[in-house]
Parts: sequence; C-alpha cells; structure tokens
Amino acid sequence: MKKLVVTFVFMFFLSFFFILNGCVNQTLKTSYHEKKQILKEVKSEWGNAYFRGTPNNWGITHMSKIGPHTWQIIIKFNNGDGYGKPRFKIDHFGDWKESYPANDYEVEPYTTYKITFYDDTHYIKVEKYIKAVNGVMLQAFQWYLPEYNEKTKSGLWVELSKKIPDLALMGITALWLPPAYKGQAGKSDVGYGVYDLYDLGEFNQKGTISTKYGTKEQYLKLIENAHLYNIQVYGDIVFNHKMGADNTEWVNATKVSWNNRNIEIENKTIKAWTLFNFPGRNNKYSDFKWRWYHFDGVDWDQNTGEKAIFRFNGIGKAWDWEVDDENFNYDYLMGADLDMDHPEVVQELKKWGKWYVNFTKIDGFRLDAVKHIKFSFFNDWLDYMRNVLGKELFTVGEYWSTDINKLENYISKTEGRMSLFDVPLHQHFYEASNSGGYYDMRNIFNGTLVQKNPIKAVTFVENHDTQPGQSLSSPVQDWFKPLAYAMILLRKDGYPCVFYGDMYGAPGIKEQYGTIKKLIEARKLYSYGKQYDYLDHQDIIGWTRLGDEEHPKSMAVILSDGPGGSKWMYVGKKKTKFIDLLGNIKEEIWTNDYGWAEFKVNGGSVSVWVEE
Ligand SMILES: [Ca+2]
Ligand SMILES: [Ca+2]
Ligand SMILES: [Ca+2]
Ligand SMILES: [Ca+2]
Repeated sequence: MKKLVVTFVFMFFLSFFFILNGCVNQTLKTSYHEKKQILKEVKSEWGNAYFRGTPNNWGITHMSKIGPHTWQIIIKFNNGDGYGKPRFKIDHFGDWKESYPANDYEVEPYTTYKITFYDDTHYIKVEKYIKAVNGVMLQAFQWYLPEYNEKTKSGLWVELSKKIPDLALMGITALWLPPAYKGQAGKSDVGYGVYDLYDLGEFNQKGTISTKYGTKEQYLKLIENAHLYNIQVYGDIVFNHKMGADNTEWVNATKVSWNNRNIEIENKTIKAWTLFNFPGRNNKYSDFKWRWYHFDGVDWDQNTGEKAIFRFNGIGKAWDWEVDDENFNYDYLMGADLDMDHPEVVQELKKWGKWYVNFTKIDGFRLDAVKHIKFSFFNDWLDYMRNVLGKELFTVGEYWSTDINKLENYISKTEGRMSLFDVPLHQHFYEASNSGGYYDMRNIFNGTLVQKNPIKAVTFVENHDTQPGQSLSSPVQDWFKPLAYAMILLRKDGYPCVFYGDMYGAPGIKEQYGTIKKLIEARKLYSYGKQYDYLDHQDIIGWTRLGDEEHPKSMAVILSDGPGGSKWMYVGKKKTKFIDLLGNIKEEIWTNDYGWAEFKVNGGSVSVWVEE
C-alpha cells in the first residue's frame, strides 16, 4: 500500500512536470526509460543564464527563468560598439567558459528584443519586442495658421501648450511640429523657406524676433510641457535649401534645362543669392558662414533678372547623386540648393543637429524633401546623431511619390534608418473620396506602403501640402475623412499621423474634432490583438480586432463608400452586445453562439462596433 502511494505521488509530480511542458497527452505513453531521461535533464538544468552583449558592455545580466530549461530577457539594443553591430551571447557561468552561440548573435540597432534561451538544446529564439502601445502622431499645424501676435503673445507654440492635456488624454503620443527656425519671410514664413537654422525665434532677423509660431522660450516650454505628459516631439528638418541670403556673390554657372537637369544650355556668370552671414545673430551658437561653394545652384540671376536653373561650376561641382530621377536629376527644388558633396556642409549640418537636439530636447525628426537630397547623406547624418546623442530619434522622411517602388527603393538605400509617409495610401483616399461611391474599396490598401512595408509606414489622411490651395493639393473630401481615419487608426499596421487641419478645421476643410477624437480613443482602448479582414466588396469593407490580454474587448469596424449595408464578421465573443461608438447607428447588435454578428453601416459612412 505504501509503495502504491509513493508511486502515485511520484506519478503526480511527473504529470505536473509534463503539464508544465505542455505534453500532457504523452504522459501515458512515456516509457520508464524515457522518464529516466527526462529526470536526468531536469537535473542538468542550468542554475543561471547570463545575457552578455553590447547593451550591457559585455557585462553579466541575469536572465529570468520562465519554464523548465527556458530563460528569457527583454532588452533594448543601441548601435553596437566600436567593433561592430549590436550583438550578444548567452553565458552559463558568467566566465565565458560555456557560451552560445559560437559566434556572436547579431541584431538590428535601436531595437528591443525578447530573447529566449533553452539550456537543453542551446537554441536561441530572438523576437522583436513590441509593447502593446498604440502610438498616434499629430501633425500639429496646417498651412494657414495665424502669425504670432506680439501684443497678445498668442501663436501656435502657446496654443499647443494649452491643448497638451487634452491631446495626451485622448491618446496622442507624439507631435510633429513645423520648422521652428527663421525663414526668409520672417513671421509669415511657414518654415520651409529656411534662412537661419540657429534662430528659433531669438534674434531680430528678417524683420522679427519671433517666428510665425512664437519665440524660442515658448518653443522650449512647449517641448517641456509635452514631455511632462509623455508626448514625444519631432522636429521638422529642412536641409534641401536655404533662402533669403544676406547678399549676392558673382558665381560662374551653367544654365540647365528645367525638364532635364543634365542638359547644359549655356555658361554664364551670375549674381547669386548665396551669402549668409546672419548679422542679426552675431555668431551666437555658430560662426559658420555660407558661401556660394556650399551650394550646387540657384534659380535666379540678380544681375539680369533671369529665372532659370543655374548649376554652379567649380572643382567637384555637380548635382548631388543619388537623388530622385524625375527631371533626370531632382537635386534642385528651390532656393539655394545645399551641396551635400561638400565636407564643410556635411560637418556643419551634423554640428547643428547635435546643437538642436541638445538645446531643445527633441525626440525625433520629420525630414523635409528627402527625394531632393543625396540618399546617402541621411545615413551618415542619422548614424552620427544617434551615436553622439545616444537616443533612438524616431525619424520619418517626406519622399513625395505615389510610386511604391520609389518608396521601397529609398527605404532600402537608407537601410531602414527611417520610416516614410505612405503617400500611395493618401492618394487612394483622395481618389476614393472623389469617386462618388464608384471606388472599388477592395483595392484601397493595394500598392501602399502600409501593405508592403508596415513597419516603416507612417499613414496619414491629409497634410499641410495636400490641403486645399497648397503645392501638392489633393484634398480628401470631408465626408470620407472619418472612413480614412478609421482605416489608419484602427488597424494593426502603420504609425498613424493625424492632421491638425482635420481636427480643428482649416480653409476648405471641415473641423471634425469630435469624430477624430473618438477614433483616437478607440485606437487606445480597442485596437489590439488579432485582426480579421473582410476587404471583399467594392463598397462595404470591414475588419475586426479581437483584443489581447491587457485589452480583452473586441471591435468590429465597417465602412462604405457607397450604399449602406451589413457584413458578417467574427469578433470571438458569444452572445455579446455591441454598440456603434460613433453613434452613426443607434441600435444594438448581439453576436451569436459562435462569436459572429451581422454588423451594419450607413451609406458613405463608418461604424465602429465595440463591446459596451
Ligand atoms: Ca553637389
Ligand atoms: Ca537638393
Ligand atoms: Ca545639392
Ligand atoms: Ca465603391
């Protein structure tokens, strides 16, 4: 009897062990011999496992034991060390006597990984670790904002500071602020006509101390306020050109064709606006002076008043390569075009970047006009910035093209150092909103960046260039905006960017603060876990999100560019009540015994069905 009890207890513990291993079914089949083998392995489990690599300077960091033979650590890698890429090994005793793998395990820089190590097989499982936080960026300006008012001290920086608590509460996690430095048009410059990168509204230049948005103090205060509410701030970086030079210089140049920048028309000595001394700043922060040889060309001869593209001549002077191939070389866009082949230019932009981030405590960048800037320039610049500042510095580039191949080419040339705005998706929203219901909604994501390369896609509906009256004007119609915002905010892929003009209104754009706020909140509360797509109809499409451990509630999104209707969709919850968060449909919808329901939508509308 005693023997039987002992055997029973032994069996009980053995079963428990198998349950932990997830091999319950095999318990009965396991022979005595195998049991002995397994028990032997239990004895040979490691007592400790140490993570050693570039993040901890090859020191020793304990891994957590999460199961039999199984060790885990979640750790963030930066940019490796002086000897190479970020990498690691797992060490048994912390003395390098037994470590795996034989060669270091290399990973990508600035990435957090979940590393699982099995001490019996020595297998190392490395997964990118993504916290279940649904970030939302706000493009915190539109083109037609009022200029800073000195008397009332009101301008964008102050306005945004007031809005921060509300934005943080609804779920905005980052702000993209407009260029913060003095432009050639002073207070009326939106910021892209950059004159002095070091003048953040501090010096009396171009007829004003403040920029369009306010003063340096207000800008710094805004960034500080954002950080208090855990909101990151991205600076808008305009490196392609400079404008509003202090004086002209005589330069030997070659006039080239507008449509083919490689075709030379004539040689000419011109008077070019290329001399930047910044007398109003008087060498504060930097004594760098820009001269004609720091640029590749201009589009104006002050001597004759001729408007044409003039490429400067001189040793090493040429349009930069590699750039976008429109016009056979699209280095030149406007103003005095920076020469990224000139070492003094590269050095000065690095120096400025370091100063700017240290001075403002900014968290990342939106890079202007990257298709007009030598592709390899930002590889060098971003590596330098991340190394010298030791920050991740999230970066998104503006490569304005609806051609997905051009975007993918740029991502490959910059080796994943930056994300890009999903211009093809914006183009689809524009087309769909102007097709009176005849857009085939099955194609809305086809050929977009969020479909082809979701990790690198910053999705958006509208921006300061696409809004009515602007240079890339392609406005998405008001009626379609809630549908488009549901598509960027409530799906698993892409980093969504909400446009200020859509939230608060702009000329020709309806203010939709209430709807967009609800959608941002829905992203924060419900946009988690598995996604089931029903992108299968020319008018009515939908998808569901099943939630995760932290956010267990489900959501079903349905929208139509044509007539209203309904769709059978699976939400994984039996006999559960769902309501439309946007209130477009007032009735309740109940799921059946299998977690399905017929979700409804009105014509030209969107409904977001959530568990109450
Ligand atoms: Ca050049
Ligand atoms: Ca350029
Ligand atoms: Ca250039
Ligand atoms: Ca349609």
